[in-house]
Amino acid sequence: MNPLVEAITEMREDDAVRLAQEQLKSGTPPVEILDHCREAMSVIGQRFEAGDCFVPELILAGEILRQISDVVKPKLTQAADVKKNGRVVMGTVEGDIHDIGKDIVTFMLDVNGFEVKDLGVDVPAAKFVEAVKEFKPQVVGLSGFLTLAYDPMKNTIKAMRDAGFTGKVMIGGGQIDEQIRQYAGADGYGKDAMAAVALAKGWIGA
Ligand code: B12
Repeated sequence: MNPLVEAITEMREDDAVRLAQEQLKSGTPPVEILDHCREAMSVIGQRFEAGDCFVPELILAGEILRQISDVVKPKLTQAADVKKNGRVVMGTVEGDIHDIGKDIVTFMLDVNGFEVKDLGVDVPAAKFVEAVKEFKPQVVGLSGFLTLAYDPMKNTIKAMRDAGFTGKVMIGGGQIDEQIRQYAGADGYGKDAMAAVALAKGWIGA
């Protein structure tokens, strides 16, 4: 197991952040470090599911990941082109407060040339409707990590369509897959932040 994955899964907060810093310094690509984080989170998620760890551990793991993202993000920015060539509204749907994955997507879109309005977490459909009217994005990205997020995604997409939004909608997050994309009526599903960037680029032609 990669030492960073091991440090995160063993909840060694300081070690994990230090290892991420060291890996970056020794030339590990930032995206690879984020991949290690995802691997660790999936191990922790499985333990949670099996009853081997509990919500406080999830909170701590979330905190460790946030600190590592803060270390990695400046490196991603340096590598990217800053020209803005499209607008995207992002948010985690109503009832769901997971934001680590959404923040990574927001960040990757940003550094890949999109102007992103991030509405935060637990965002009601009405707030998305308001945002598409004001910000006029070409793409809306809905994030959700809970099974309970499927219906809010579907309702949000319907509300935006009813309000006349004709742009594209992409969805993603832990439990989301192609089947949920069809259920929710979204135009695209992305398994990670790079997939979100590829979808937006494909649609906007950026
Ligand atoms: C950390 C965590 C938390 C933290 C969240 C902290 C935070 N600030 O986000 C806290 C402790 C708050 C939390 C709370 C809960 N959690 Co939680 N949590 C997790 C955990 C361990 C990791 C999630 C994460 O951040 N992963 C890291 C990111 C980087 O993951 P990622 O998937 O690779 O992200 C990529 C993609 O998802 C994609 N993506 C994300 N959004 C979007 C959007 C678009 C448009 C696109 C294209 C792509 C995309 O791009 C991301 C970056 O590459 C998961 C387990 C897991 N395996 O996911 C459980 C998990 C999601 N949680 C779960 C549960 C049950 C809960 C609670 C209900 C627990 C409780 N009893 O209170 C609450 C729910 C609170 C709420 N109302 O939302 C379950 C959900 C099960 C289900 N089927 O619904 C999981 C799966 C754990 C499990 N195995 O049981 N949790």
